[in-house]
Amino acid sequence: MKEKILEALYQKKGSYISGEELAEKFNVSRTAIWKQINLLKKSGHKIETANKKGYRIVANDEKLVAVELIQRLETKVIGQKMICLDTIDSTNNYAKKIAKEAEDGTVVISDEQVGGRGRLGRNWSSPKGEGIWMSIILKPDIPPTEGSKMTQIAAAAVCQAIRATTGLDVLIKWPNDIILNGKKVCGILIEMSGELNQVEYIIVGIGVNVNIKAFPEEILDKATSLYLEKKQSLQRKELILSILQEFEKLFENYTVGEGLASTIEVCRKYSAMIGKEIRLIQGNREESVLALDITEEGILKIKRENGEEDLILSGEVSIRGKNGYI
Ligand code: BTX
Repeated sequence: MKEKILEALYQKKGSYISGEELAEKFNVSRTAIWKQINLLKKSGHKIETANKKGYRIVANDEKLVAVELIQRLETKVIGQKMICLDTIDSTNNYAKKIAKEAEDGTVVISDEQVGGRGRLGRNWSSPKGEGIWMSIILKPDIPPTEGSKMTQIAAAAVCQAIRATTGLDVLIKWPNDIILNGKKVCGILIEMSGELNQVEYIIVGIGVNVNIKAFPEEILDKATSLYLEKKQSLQRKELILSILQEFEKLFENYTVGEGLASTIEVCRKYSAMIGKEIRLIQGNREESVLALDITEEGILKIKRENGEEDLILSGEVSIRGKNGYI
């Protein structure tokens, strides 16, 4: 019932709704409503109470609320079902647990992750209230071999959304990072379940460092946040909406229309690597190569020192800049 009351308050868009109206609507006593309102306040919602007028929701930039985000979201599928959590080990883990029953496009967001994951079992630092830690559940009708393309779609969507909402010149470090002034500001983790010919579900995990003010020692040299570069706090809500809207556009183009063309256009335009010398790291082998292009299929084309050209699949290698992270 708490969630239903919250929804009713948000539907009023900041106007008052009386305890009596709420009690009638949900067929409970006014005291029961009052109790639920107190619980909502305890969990961080700002609700004003006025004599004879009732209750109204007060705008709260910090608290991520599914009903509010959905009201403002301009998408058809992506995020139309949304779950906002206070804390969780990893939104990708949570998404995996609910994926079978969840509707296509369901989004899971958490204010904090205590076991945030990167690729290959690495950690992803996800402090409370300072980032966007979210996962999108997709159920597309595609074979698993197409899965890695979701990384490119997500990277292009996040890159465009950050540019549009902050004006910051973020770039894409193929295949799964968004970087700002040479440091990582966002990471993407795609996980998949399916059979040989058919995907059951794909989880698109996106972590954006929004208002992080300080990073742990071990990632200081390679991590940054929008706050640290812009020198001002930013609203997570605007950016979440923009990422989901951009993602839906590019994903729809991919599934119903032109394939990856519009995604690859963005990945090329904002590539941090094309035309640069980079280091390819595979296990303990490391080699210096020239990044030539990203193909129509989202694969990295490189030129080795001996002049040979080659295609690199994501997941095979780590990439670093010649003299640093990128
Ligand atoms: P990755 O394997 O490319 O990057 C992980 C590496 O990045 C870590 O080993 C560490 O060096 C560094 N790192 C850790 N935390 C941060 C951070 N906050 N900012 C910058 N660098 C960091 C990247 O994997 C994929 C990350 C996906 C995160 C999302 S959040 C929502 C979803 N849930 C979940 O558990 N993961 C995804």
